[in-house]
Amino acid sequence: MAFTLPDLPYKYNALEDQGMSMETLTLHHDRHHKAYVDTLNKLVEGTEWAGKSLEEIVKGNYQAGAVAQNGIFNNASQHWNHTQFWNWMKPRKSDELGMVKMPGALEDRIKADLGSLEEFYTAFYAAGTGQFGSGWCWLVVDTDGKLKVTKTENGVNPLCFGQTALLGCDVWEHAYYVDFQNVRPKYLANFIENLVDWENVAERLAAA
Ligand code: MN3
Repeated sequence: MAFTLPDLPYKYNALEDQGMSMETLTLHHDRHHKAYVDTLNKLVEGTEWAGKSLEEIVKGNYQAGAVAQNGIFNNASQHWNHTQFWNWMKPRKSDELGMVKMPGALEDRIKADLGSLEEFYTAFYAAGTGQFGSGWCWLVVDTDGKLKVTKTENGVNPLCFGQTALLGCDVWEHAYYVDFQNVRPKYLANFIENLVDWENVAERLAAA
């Protein structure tokens, strides 16, 4: 079975009031994400990876230090990353913008493992702004069961390290160039403040 591009879980203009334009979502989903899916399907055809699950392909092809040269890994991981990313954002009403209260169980775990909400936001922001070049920043459940904030290069994701991804933010320039020019810090601050679906993050924690 070939991989398919999932539809966005909302309309292309649904996040306009929250700092992510229809132009960005259209380019990001219809061009970038679609290219990862199409290229992945071409690359796995006739190989041992044909018919394997996306998770198996990501984990099976990850090799520290050598990911830049591995087309199957990069396209598979980016397909997985973007499929999650669309669901980590949620449309809000225009009078509900700004920081919102996250579900209690999630807040409690963040405070227990990372100190405070403020420390978590600061660490996530620092991971995203501090990632040199393209990549992602993450909130994960690490292999020791504790929450951790991480950053990764290119398409590398928490699956590679046996971690569970609770939240991730795409810090490739294609994610923010239209709306924030080259100012990644503004994009990240806006992502945390106005775009994240904390219910989705809490559900992933409950299932982890
Ligand atoms: Mn992207």
